[in-house]
Amino acid sequence: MRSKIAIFLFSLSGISCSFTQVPPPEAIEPIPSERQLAWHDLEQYAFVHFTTNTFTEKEWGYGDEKPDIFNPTEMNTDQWVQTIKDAGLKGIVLTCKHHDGFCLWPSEYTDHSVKSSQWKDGKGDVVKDVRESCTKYDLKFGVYLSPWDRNRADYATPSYIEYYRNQLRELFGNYGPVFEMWFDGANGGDGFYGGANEKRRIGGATYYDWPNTIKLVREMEPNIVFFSDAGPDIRWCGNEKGYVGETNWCMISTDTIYAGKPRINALLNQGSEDGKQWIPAEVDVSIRLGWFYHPEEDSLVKTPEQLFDIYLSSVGRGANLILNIPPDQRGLLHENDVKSLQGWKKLVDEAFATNLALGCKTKASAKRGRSVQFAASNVVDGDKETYWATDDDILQGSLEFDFGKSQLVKYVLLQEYIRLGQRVRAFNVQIWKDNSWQEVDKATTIGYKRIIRLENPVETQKIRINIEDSRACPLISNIEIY
Ligand code: FUL
Repeated sequence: MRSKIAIFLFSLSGISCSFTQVPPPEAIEPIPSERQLAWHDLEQYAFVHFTTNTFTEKEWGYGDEKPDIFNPTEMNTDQWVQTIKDAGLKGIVLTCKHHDGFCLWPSEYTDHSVKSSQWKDGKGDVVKDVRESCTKYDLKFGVYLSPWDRNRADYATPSYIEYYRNQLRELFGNYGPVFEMWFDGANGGDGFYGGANEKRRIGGATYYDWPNTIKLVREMEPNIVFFSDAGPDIRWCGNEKGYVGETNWCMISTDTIYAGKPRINALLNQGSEDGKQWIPAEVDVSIRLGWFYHPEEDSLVKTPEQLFDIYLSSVGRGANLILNIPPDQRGLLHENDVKSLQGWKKLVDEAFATNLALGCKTKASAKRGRSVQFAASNVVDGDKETYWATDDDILQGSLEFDFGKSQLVKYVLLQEYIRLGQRVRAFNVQIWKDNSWQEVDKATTIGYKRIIRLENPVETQKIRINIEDSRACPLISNIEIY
């Protein structure tokens, strides 16, 4: 508040001067944790689905697959990781075990794993190989361990929970550090279950005793983020098509999310402005139709243009993107997938090559406490810890950018200072044309990041961003214009 303004005096090279230190705005709850902030910064990473399904052409193995069918002939996790890194992705989440129960590492708690396969005469360890390649190429490593297990005879009884936790102890004890753990929502149904070949149901809300499982993992890996439909750290975006809502709040109230709730997927897709917890969305989508590799989909790999659209409707709307790229039966990422990823990276690099806003002339309608500390120039200084802010009671405001000469503009990228909460409800973009301001686009939320693609790229010397409505005084930390 202005009333808390403190005056500081100092002397520099013999010159006395005074300036006003204006207190920063108070946070508007909920706010992200440090581990969530670190996760936001990653923006995009890969999903890798690989198991016996890769050799049986299935998406969901029944659980009775013979382990010796798992036999990649040219296995090379360096090729995966190098390709993924070159595409600009920051990590890999590996299906260490999918619903079929086959383990990609030689778990001491089951024989249903790589140790019973032909691959490397049972001496191989895919999890170890991926972990080592991630270390070599400096990529984050994440774990998917399906809670549903169609192979285990004891699935749906208490002893299976101990089995699942023992496997978590193995994975986190031997293959860390792990940045993200993925719990998927598919739980219970028909399966092999050690030969029972029946349908099994579990009490979804209680069977897994998630609070204690999460506690166990956090003790081993304090900075990990957990993904599931409803968090606790990251939520599902409500579809597997590659987009989060045009309006996307990082907040949601966990007590409003439950299986079977009407329009639950729409809620997950948009979050809620009055949500009580900070649980941002992650967009999971495959580069192919399925999550696992199937040769008949070789010609159906998403094009670079499709991947670019997905990038804009996920990262460009403040969510993180987890893009699945499944290895083939050789144990390699297929040439068509590699080509698409390279093309996508090229499109991203070309689109965001020259930031016209960097260091350009900026002007704001008002700044907090009239202090340079919260000036418009903070949004173009490349420092994410500085931001433009207004006084507490000002919920609207404009930022103007003058390039000095006419430039072709296609994209506007905005970021809020989310450390103090997500605020902006509505904003628009105007260009200076024929001696007046003309609106070229409008949108709702900003959050961690928002990228506006102008439908018709425009030539202009000046751009203005108008924040039209905000939950509290707007805090903008970064604006880039391309
Ligand atoms: C879902 C699973 O059922 C799919 O097979 C896939 O793993 C996807 C990412 O999550 O819950």
